[in-house]
Amino acid sequence: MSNIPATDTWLRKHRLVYDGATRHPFILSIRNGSVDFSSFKRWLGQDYIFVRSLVPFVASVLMKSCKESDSESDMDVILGGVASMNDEIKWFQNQAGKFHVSLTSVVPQNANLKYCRFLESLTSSEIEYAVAITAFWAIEVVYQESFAHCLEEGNKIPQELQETCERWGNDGFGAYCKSLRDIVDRCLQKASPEVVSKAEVVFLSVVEHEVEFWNMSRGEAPA
Ligand code: HMH
Repeated sequence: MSNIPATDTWLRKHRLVYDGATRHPFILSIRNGSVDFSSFKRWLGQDYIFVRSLVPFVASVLMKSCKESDSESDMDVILGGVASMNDEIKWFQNQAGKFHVSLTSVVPQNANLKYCRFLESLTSSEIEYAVAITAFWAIEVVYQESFAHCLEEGNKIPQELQETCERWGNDGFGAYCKSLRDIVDRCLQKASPEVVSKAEVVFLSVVEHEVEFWNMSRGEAPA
């Protein structure tokens, strides 16, 4: 068994695709101020739908942690994630008002539907806790790294989007993602090679879904 944490190995091995998600042209356009507001509004509406379907997924991860985790503190970390999703849903409703996006009339696009279906497949009781928590970490860390990059020195973020960047790019969210990452590495250290490789596949799938999700901001025909 290797002492190198699984997440270190994956991030090195899959750096290109990971950077494709965290340095996506949509994110770079927010950072350099060239972002098209209609793209931003499209993203906002789609992400609201996504976050609502993230809730049952995270609930399933919480349940698995209660049954399968050997560390009681996992529950606190995941519960913190649930609490932040509660804030997030209200935040989306508030932003939608500011940007005149009608959340009730947003039609989920194909990439969103696919991502939500993928999440639903991970709620199955056959999916191991280590695999599910890997997906959760990957989902959160892509947003954290993307928006933290927007906030780095020299950004020209439009003032209207500053709050969005801070929502996921702030240090507290970074610390929460690090806690999730530590859980993943701890679980995988004890997992069978089969579970480790399933987790890696799920990690890559999440990153690929994230790229497709950002791509939606460009606009395509609804599903
Ligand atoms: C698509 N991925 C997507 N939306 C989000 N809000 C997050 C990750 C982070 O919660």
